[in-house]
Amino acid sequence: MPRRWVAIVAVLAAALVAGASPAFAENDPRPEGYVIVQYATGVQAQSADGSAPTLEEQGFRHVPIPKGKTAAQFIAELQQQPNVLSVENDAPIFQAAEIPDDPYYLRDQASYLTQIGAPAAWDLTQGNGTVVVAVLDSGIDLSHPEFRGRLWENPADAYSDGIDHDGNGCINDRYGCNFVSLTQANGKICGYTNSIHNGNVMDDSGPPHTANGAGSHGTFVAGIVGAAGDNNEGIAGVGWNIKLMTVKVLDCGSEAGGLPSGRPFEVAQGIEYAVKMGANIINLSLAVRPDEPGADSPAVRRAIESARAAGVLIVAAAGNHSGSDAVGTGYPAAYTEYPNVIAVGASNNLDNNTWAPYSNYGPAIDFAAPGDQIASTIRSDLPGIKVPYGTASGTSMATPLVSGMFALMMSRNSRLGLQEYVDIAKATATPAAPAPHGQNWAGAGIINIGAAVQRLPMSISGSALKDWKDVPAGTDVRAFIDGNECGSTTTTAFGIVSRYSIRVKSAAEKAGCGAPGKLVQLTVNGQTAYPSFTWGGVNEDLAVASKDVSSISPPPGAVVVQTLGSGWSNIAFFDQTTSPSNGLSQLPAPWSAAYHWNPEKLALTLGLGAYERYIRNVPFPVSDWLVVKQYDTFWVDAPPGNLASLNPNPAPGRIAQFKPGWNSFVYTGSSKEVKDALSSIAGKYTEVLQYDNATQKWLLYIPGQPRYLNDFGGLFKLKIYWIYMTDSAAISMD
Ligand SMILES: [Ca+2]
Ligand SMILES: [Ca+2]
Ligand SMILES: [Ca+2]
Repeated sequence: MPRRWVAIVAVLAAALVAGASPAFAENDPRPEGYVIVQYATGVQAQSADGSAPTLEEQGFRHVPIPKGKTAAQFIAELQQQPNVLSVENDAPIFQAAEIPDDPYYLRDQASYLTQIGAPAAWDLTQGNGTVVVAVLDSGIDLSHPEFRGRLWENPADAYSDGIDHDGNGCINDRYGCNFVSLTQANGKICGYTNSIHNGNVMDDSGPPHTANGAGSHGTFVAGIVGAAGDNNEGIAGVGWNIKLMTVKVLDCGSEAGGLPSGRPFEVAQGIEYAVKMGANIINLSLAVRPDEPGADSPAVRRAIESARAAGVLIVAAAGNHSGSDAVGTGYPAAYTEYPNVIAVGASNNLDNNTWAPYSNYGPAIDFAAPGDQIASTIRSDLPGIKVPYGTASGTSMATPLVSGMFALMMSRNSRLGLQEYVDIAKATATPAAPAPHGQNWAGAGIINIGAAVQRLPMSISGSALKDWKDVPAGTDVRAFIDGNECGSTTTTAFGIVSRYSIRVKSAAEKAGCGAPGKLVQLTVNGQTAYPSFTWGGVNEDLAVASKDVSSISPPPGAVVVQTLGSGWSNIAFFDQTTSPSNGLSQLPAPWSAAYHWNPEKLALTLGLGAYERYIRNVPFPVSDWLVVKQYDTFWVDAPPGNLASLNPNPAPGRIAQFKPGWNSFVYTGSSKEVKDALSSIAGKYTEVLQYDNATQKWLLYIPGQPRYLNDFGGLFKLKIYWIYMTDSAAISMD
C-alpha cells in the first residue's frame, strides 16, 4: 500500500473527530460518512485494449462508516484486510463554486456575452441536439420553460416503476441519475432517506433549507450552458439547442452556508455515468479546496481517465477560495496531467475582464470566462419567486460559459479530436491582463466563443479512389477553395481499403479558405476528385464522414483508340451503318472472322441469345451478320495493335436496350460509378463484365458486393460492357 495514504488518513481522522456531532450519532441509523475502499479485483486501471474498466470493476466501493466507529478506526480495520488495496475517508467537500447574489434579477446578458463573442458564434451555430452536456450539480428544474425539449432523456428507462430497465445501475433514470449518498446531515436538512441511485434529479438546492437565499445552483448552471435562446423567454444559454444531461452529485445545501455540496465518490460516479450514457462534455461547477486533505481522490482520477478514454471533456471550476490562504486551484480542476480536464477561472466582466478576486489561480488554469453578475435560470418552484431568473457570480458561472463554448464548437464540427477543440479555443482566446498576485489565473485567456467557432475546420473523410478503385496508401489528397490550397493529407490503408481524412482550414485560420457556401474541391494524386463539397452554412455540421471521392480518367478526345490483343479482341464499331465487309476493312490484317452477339437470336442449345458471324470474304449464308451498326460490338481475331476511330461524339439521351440474359453494349454516358450509371435498372442486373483485350482477361463487377471484390468500379465513356439482365430494360445515357 502506498505510504502516502496512511498519512492522509491520519490527518483526516483528526479533522473528522473534531467535527463529529455525537448527540445525534447514537441512535441515528443514517451514516455520518463514508469511506472509499478499493478491493483487489485483478482489474488493471487501463486494460490492454485501451478501454477503461468501471469504478466497480476496479474494486471501488462506497462503504458507510459503521455506528460507534470513527472513520480512523474503520479505516485502520479495513487496512488490515488483505484484499483491500486502498481506503480513504470520503470526506473532502465539493462545494458549488457560486457566490450568491441575492436578490435575483433578470439583467442584461449582452455585455458579457458580447465580450466573449457569443453573438458571432450564433451566426454560425446555435448548437444542435446531438451534443450532450452533463451538468453534474444539484439537479435541474426539469419543468423550467427554458429547458423544454433540451433535456437529455434515456428512453430505455423512462418509467417510474422502481425497476432499472436498462441495467445501468440507476433506477428510472429518464433525465439522469442522482448519486447523492444519505448522511445524517443531508437526511436532516434535505430530507433524504436513502442512497439508492435513481432518477430523482430535480434541483432541490436553496430555500427553504438555506438562510442566505442561495439556491438553484444546478438549474442556474444548466441555464448558462443551454437555456433556450431566441424563444422570447427569459435568458439565452450559450448553446440554444443542445441537450442537458442531469446528474445530481450535490445535495440541497446541507453544509454550512447552504451551498450544495457533495463528496468525491459521488462526483466520480457521476462522471462515470455521464461518460457511459454518452455525454460529450461534463460541467463541474464545483471544487474541493486545494488545501483540504484528500482533495486528490483516486476514484475521481479513475473516472477522469475513463472520460479521457471515451473522448469526453471535463470542464471544471477553479473554485472561489482565493480569498483565503489556500492559493492554488481547486480539485478536480487542479489536475494538470489529464488533457481532458479544463480548468476555468473567473474574470470580472464588470471591470475589463481582469482577475475576479474570488477566483482561484495556479498553473492548472486553462481559460478564464466572465463570472460576475451572470444571468440565468432559477428554480420556478421556489417560494416567492416572480420570474424564475436571477444573477449570480463565481467560477460556477464562468465554467458553464466554457462548457457552452465547447458545445457550440462540437455542434459546428462534430468530429474533431478533443485536443483540437482545446487547441482552437486556446488559439482564439483573448489574452488576459496580469493579476496583482502575478500568477496564472486565466490560462490562454478570456474565451472568445465566436472566434473559436469561426476558426473550426471542415473535416471530410472516406475512401480516396481513382476510377472508383482504392488508391495505394500514401497517395496525396489535397483540398482547394477558390484555387487556394486549404488542406492536405495522405491516404492510409485499412486492409485493402484506402482511407483519407482531411482537415480543411477555415478562412479564420488561413485567408482565402473556408467560409459558408464556399466550394471545397479535393484532388487525389493531383487529379480533380468527385464529388466536391460545400462549406456548411448556419447550423450545418462541418464534419462530413464516409464520403468516398474519386478522380476519374478523362474521356477520349477526338480519336478513340482501342487495343487489340494477341487472341480474340472485343471491339466497338464507331462509324456509320454499313456492311461488315466494308466496315471491318480497317482492322489490321490478317483476321479470319468476326462474331457479333445478338441477345434475341435463338440458339439451338442455350435459349435466347447467340452470335451472328461474319467469315471474312465469305457471303451469306455462311456469314449471317449482314449489317454492322454504329456502337455494335464484336469479337475479331485480328493481330495485336491499336485501332483508331474518330470520336462519334454520342448525343446525350442515347438509349441502350437490354434483353433478359447477356447483352453487350457501348456505354456513351459520362463516366460514372457503376451503381450510378445503372441506377435506373437497379435490381434487374446481376453482373457486369468487361474484357481486357491486352491481357485476355474478363473483369467482373457484381452489384452490391464490396468495392475491393470488384475488378472495376465505373462505366467509362465509349467502353464496351457485358451485362446480365434478369428482365428487359433500357438505360438512357447522358
Ligand atoms: Ca437505469
Ligand atoms: Ca430564453
Ligand atoms: Ca487542464
